[in-house]
Amino acid sequence: MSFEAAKARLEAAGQTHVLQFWEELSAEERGTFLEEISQLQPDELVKHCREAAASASRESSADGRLDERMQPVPSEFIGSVRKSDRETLQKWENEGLLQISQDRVAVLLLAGGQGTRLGVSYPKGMYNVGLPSGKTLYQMQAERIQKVQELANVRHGCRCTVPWYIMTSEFTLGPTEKFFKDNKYFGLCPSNVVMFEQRMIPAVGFDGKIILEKKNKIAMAPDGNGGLYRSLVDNKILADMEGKGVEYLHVYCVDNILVKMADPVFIGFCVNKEADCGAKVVDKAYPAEPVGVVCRVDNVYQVIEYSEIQPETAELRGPGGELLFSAGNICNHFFTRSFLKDVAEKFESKLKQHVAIKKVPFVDGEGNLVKPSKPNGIKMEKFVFDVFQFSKKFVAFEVLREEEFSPLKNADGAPLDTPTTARRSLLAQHYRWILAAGGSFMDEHNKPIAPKHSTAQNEDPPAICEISPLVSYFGEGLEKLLNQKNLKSPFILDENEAKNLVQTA
Ligand code: UD2
Repeated sequence: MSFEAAKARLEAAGQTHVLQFWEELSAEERGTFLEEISQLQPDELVKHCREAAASASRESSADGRLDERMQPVPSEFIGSVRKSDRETLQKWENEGLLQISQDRVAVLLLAGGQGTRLGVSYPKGMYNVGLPSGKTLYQMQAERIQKVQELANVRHGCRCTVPWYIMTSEFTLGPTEKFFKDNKYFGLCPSNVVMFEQRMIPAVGFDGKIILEKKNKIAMAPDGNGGLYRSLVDNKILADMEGKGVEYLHVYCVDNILVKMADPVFIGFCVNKEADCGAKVVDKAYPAEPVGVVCRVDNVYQVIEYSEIQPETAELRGPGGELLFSAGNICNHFFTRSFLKDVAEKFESKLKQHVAIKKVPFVDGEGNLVKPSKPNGIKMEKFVFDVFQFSKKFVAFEVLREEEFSPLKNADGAPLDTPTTARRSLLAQHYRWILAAGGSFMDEHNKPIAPKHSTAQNEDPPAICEISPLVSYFGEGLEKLLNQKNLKSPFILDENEAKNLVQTA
């Protein structure tokens, strides 16, 4: 793009201040800047800046009105692991594994976020929470994909593939690609790992003007995890899915250490109910827990995000003292490919823009970098769950928190959702699995460790054990390896150890 074209585009949008330092820029800086400006769509730019400023001013009043129209989802409309018998769960699992075995299921990771709360400069999936194996979130996810493929293969005598689609952003694409290459895709076939990039949009001041973070750089941010629907089209991902025969997607967020990739039970439940769209929920732990709530607004399913619900509404309780809005969204969604196609083609432009008021570093009129002490900018985001309203058949599926949800959001030191709490959740789960399989533990002096069937969130399990997802996906297959075995803590059950156990059995 030429300077003249860039200037004309910015003039039309009332944003010429973006070029105020042009004369001071080197040839190279000018080149990268023009490249950035060329990516701003002219019509959208005008609309975006106008809407950002307008929505920031009316934000709080609108939320109040929405709360008045919220209704909880009646519990009989929520499928539930806790309330279902073994036979029913088995039926859903069988259905899920059947679909997986026929190459009809893929997973899609939302990994374009910046992980600001965790405070690391690299993508969250590369984080190592300090497990004995040193595995990162990405490695565990990759291994769970391998294992679920294997479970379907063994059950149905096939060689199936669960493709892994990974939505990244300008911040996360490069390092994520490098990390996967350096780690040989954790044993997955690279052609089944498809990375693509979501769009970035400018941060805007309260006056509707684009914020400059450098003399030659606009402050840009990813367009929210609801940017998924545009990026599926931008990057021809829906066509790729169709080419691979994928009909069902499990969409999830990067930071839940317990995520069950392509969970056969969830997939089977949704397929069985002929749903086009579904969400896993857990019982909210406390009113201000930072999870959205699945509810109905004017009889239409919706998630009201934790940042947008009024505290009084979040605190409301039913007759038994339980939270009225208790269906906590854990960012694990089910979509049919045809629903995603409908959303992309017909509904994407109708998705709500959510407003986040943030402190956005900027350059002042003299070109000095300023780190503001109070919020000065507006970031607009779309949310992945805002498409639920377009579903013809939406289902919610309640899962057990201790088995499926322990997100990594904050750095250690915070009370919740830290590397320590994530590590503990996983180790406690594996400890429970080993007890259930008939194993027991001894300490380094060969003294028995008394079993403990539940541990608090703020304590380590009495014995440390970690099970590779390559050995067991959800605790299955452990009994034949570990029944009546007395194991020394810390114990790592990887593939080699599993072979040893088979040989010594
Ligand atoms: C998300 C859910 C919230 C709750 C919670 C549970 C949304 C909008 N909110 O809140 O309701 O379920 O998770 O842990 O889903 N991401 C992108 N692109 C972006 C922004 C985010 O891909 O532009 C990804 C991000 O990398 C992560 C996921 O979306 O994997 C969720 O983002 P987050 O961690 O910022 O969401 P959070 O915890 O506010």
